[in-house]
Amino acid sequence: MASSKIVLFDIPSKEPNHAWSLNTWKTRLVLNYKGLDYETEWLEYPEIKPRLEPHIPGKDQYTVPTVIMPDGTYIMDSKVIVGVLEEKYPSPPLPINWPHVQRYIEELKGVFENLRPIFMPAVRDRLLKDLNREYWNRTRSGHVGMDLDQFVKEHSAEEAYKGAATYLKNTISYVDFTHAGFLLMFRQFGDDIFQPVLEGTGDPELHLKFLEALKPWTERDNY
Ligand SMILES: N[C@@H](CCC(=O)N[C@@H](CS)C(=O)NCC(=O)O)C(=O)O
Repeated sequence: MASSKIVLFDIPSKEPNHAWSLNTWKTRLVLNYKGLDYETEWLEYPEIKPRLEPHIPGKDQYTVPTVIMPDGTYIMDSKVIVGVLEEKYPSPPLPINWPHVQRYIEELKGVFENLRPIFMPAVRDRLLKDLNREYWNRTRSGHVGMDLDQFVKEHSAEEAYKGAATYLKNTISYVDFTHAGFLLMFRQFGDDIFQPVLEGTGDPELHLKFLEALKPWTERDNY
């Protein structure tokens, strides 16, 4: 159904609800930066596929961010979404610089890979509502190739942070929003996780200042 507003699909957290996912933050930051009229439709993990599949049939995977444009078109995938938003709403402009974004995403893959023993249980236990537990354990055990709790037991936190640090040290438009999405997600876990990740950057103050500078677009995170 067409409406004048864009609809953003996002994943809620436990109460008080805040956006937390790196992927959805990227799109939310673009919407906020461009000052677009949008509303959020919150989907728990098990609701994503049933909600999206009738409108975007035949995909292997159903993910958020997905948006419904004012003309009723559903668009899935943050990379496609930012291109469409930039084309349809060019002001204020957001230089995307894909090679730069792609380079950063490659770094981030190494960070996330190393931090799996930290963030996988932390998303489940600290961010998501309990109704996601079975879905998260099943799908993420699939990602790591074994029972998730067993995987966590077998990997030390110290090694995980150390591994992530090697990528974070090398790090550093839309690339800023991708990095901000990452920082915002890990800040939401709490200081015991956020601080060691920040330490890994080699310059925590710099990254905190960076987040502070993006405040005009990071504040809107729950509607
Ligand atoms: N390439 C996608 C990745 C999006 C993605 O993986 N989203 C996660 C949430 S952070 C998701 O929807 N996962 C669905 C699931 O695990 O079933 C994008 O950037 O839009």
